[in-house]
Amino acid sequence: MKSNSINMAGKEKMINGYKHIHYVRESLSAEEMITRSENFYHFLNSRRSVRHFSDKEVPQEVIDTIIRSAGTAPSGAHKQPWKFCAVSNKKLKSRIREAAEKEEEENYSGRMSERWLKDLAPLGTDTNKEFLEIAPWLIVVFKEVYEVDDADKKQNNYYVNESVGIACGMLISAIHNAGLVTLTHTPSPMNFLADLLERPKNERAYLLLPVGYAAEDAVVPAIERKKLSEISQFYK
Ligand code: IYR
Repeated sequence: MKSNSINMAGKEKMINGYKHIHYVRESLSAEEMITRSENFYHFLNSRRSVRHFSDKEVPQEVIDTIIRSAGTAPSGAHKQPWKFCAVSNKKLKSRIREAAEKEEEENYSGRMSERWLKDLAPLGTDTNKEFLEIAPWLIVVFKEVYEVDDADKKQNNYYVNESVGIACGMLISAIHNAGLVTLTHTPSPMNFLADLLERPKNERAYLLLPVGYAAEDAVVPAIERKKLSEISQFYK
């Protein structure tokens, strides 16, 4: 078949010699779009970064599905340059906590500027990362900076940070949807994660997310999100 030929009977089409299938999306009335977009906003707006976790177990099936959701993210050239490592092993969680706290002690006692420490004060963070042991799961997200081609040559992936960042946003939303909480933890530097989890050379740690139920006495900072007028500019 010639490339770019259309076969509407089967709703399939070839582009550059590659098969494309018909995409159907239900279209909504303006009223329904308004209601649904408002509901989704209220749902996302009820999410908070939580630092106080319960140790109550979360079934692996939930984690599997949350990771599947993150894996639906768009990515540069559809390379899907991510790996989600889910850790429930207690010894491994303790080792991760120990290594993260070691880095944070240096961060808080010199590596971070005065301004940075002042900016963090309202969030109540410190070097204690007990959530890394208490939360039943840690999802450590790695980015795949390159792939190895058939000739054993390293080939860089495309827009890796953007792709993995989007996938993490979707992961966080999926966690929230499951009634669980998380926190975007970025111990810095975080090379220790690739070592502890024995990741291959093409992977770099990107983000660490403890996942679980919020502790019954969990608190979050009384801070506000920017208003629509502060985060947007319309050109009509
Ligand atoms: N990584 C440190 C410090 C920290 C930095 C930022 I930017 C935050 O938004 C929160 C914390 C820590 O995890 O405590």
